[in-house]
Formats: sequence, C-alpha cells, structure tokens
Amino acid sequence: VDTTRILLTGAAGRVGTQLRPLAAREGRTLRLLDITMPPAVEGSGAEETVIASLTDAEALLEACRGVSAIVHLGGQSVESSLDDVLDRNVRGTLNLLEAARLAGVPRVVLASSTHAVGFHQYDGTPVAANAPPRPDTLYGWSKAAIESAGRLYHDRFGMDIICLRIGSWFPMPNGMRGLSTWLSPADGHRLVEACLSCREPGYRIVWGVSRNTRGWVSLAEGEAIGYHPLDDAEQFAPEVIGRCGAPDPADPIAARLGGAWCALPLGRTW
Ligand code: 15L
Repeated sequence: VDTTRILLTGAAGRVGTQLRPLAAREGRTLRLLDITMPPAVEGSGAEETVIASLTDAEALLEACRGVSAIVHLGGQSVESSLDDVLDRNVRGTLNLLEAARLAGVPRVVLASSTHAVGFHQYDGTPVAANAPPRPDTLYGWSKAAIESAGRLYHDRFGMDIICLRIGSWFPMPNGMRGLSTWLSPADGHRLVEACLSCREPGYRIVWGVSRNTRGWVSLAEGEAIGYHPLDDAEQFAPEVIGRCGAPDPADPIAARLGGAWCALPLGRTW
C-alpha cells in the first residue's frame, strides 16, 4: 500500500502536531493542511504546507491531488455551537470526502470520537467499535454524522474509509476517565500507520485507545487491521487517583463513555 504522500488535515492542532514527527519516514511526504501555519516541530520529515479551510472546496481539491491517503483530523474538536459543528465538522468533512473522490484518493481516515457514542455505558463487556451512535453533545453528534458521511462515500464510490473513535489522545491520561480512554501518542501513531497500510479495509470503525487495564472498549476491530496498542494508562493510576480521588462507583455519569460531557450544556462554546 502506497503511503508516500499523505494529506494531514488539522495539522496545526494538538494531535496533528504530536503525530508529525512520529509519522515522518524516509520516502514519505506529509502534506499539512490547516487554517493556521503549523508550528516547526523537531524531528518532522519531508513536509508540504497548505493553508486552507475545510470550507474551501477548490483548495481542498488541489490539496488532495497526488496523495495516496488522507488523515482527517481537522475541524471542531470540542463542544461548540450548532453552526460551528455543522460548518467545521459536517460540511468540512463532506467537502473533504468530495475533494478526495474527485482527486481519486482511495483511502480516508476520519477522526471520530468517543463522544459519538458517549452515552454508552461500560457494563463489564467491552463496547464494540461499531456500537450505534449515542452522542453526548452536538460535537459528538457531528462526529456520528462524519462516520455516516464516510459510509456514504464508501457505499457509493468504493473508497476505503476508516473511522477512528479516538478516546483521549494526550501525552498522559487526563483524569480518572482518562485511565479508561487514554490513547498514548505512540499508540495513536501505531493506529494511524495500521490504517494507512492495511489491505482493503473497506468501511470500518475502530477504537482509538491504548491497551488500558481499565479500558471500556473492544480492541479486536483495531487488531483486525494490525493495530496492536502497547501502552497502558495504568502506569499513571497512582498519580491520577492521588490527584482526583478514588472513583465513585455510584456516580451515574462516570460510567458513561463520554463522562462529564454527557452533562455539558448543549452548544456551549469554550
Ligand atoms: C475529544 O473528542 C476531544 O477532541 C478531546 O479534546 C478530548 O476531550 C477527548 O475527546 C476526551 O474525551 O478526552
């Protein structure tokens, strides 16, 4: 599978910036797309930069030309107004998928989120990667919409589309919930490489989490495409529990995959 030129949207964002040096390799060019200039990052490899918005169909088509795959991280990454999530996530992703189709890009990896399924509850059985949408916010709903936009482009045009239900991609787990939802940057990179290099994935949804002792979700779907996570948030448990206190088993919100997001005011801007 050709991975020599990859378009990375949202390249100036937190996750994009972490991914760039990890995804650098001999013979590969990352084409970075964002609305702001991505920062210089030590260890990054061959890169091209496109400053463009996901609302600019013409610029997206140009950006898609000559790439073998797209890793789509761009858009709104937390709860916001309906207009924001519609423009940045729903329209933005549809614009990108259409540009990919027109340019003949065969594979698109879409960043979805736990918040597309945030109301699911862990009951001791790992939650499947294709559990039906149960969004916890307008943001989560827009991620569910992105997943089904990918399905549309797969079913209509045969494009390979892999949706990643990313947990918490941070250098360290962000609080108690993070002990279950953490995706280490190294595992995030492993996941992206598996998505880029697996053969004939078709349409699929995969969890983006590490091999967490307190994990809630199924790793089987990721293993099926060659994603074998190596990190475990448990190494941070003493520090996190010391800081946040022991989990309350009776807390109805804590058992939901989306955690506190299940109780956020809808459409709240940060
Ligand atoms: C997300 O979807 C967000 O993009 C990210 O900022 C985190 O909040 C993450 O979920 C999470 O649930 O930890």
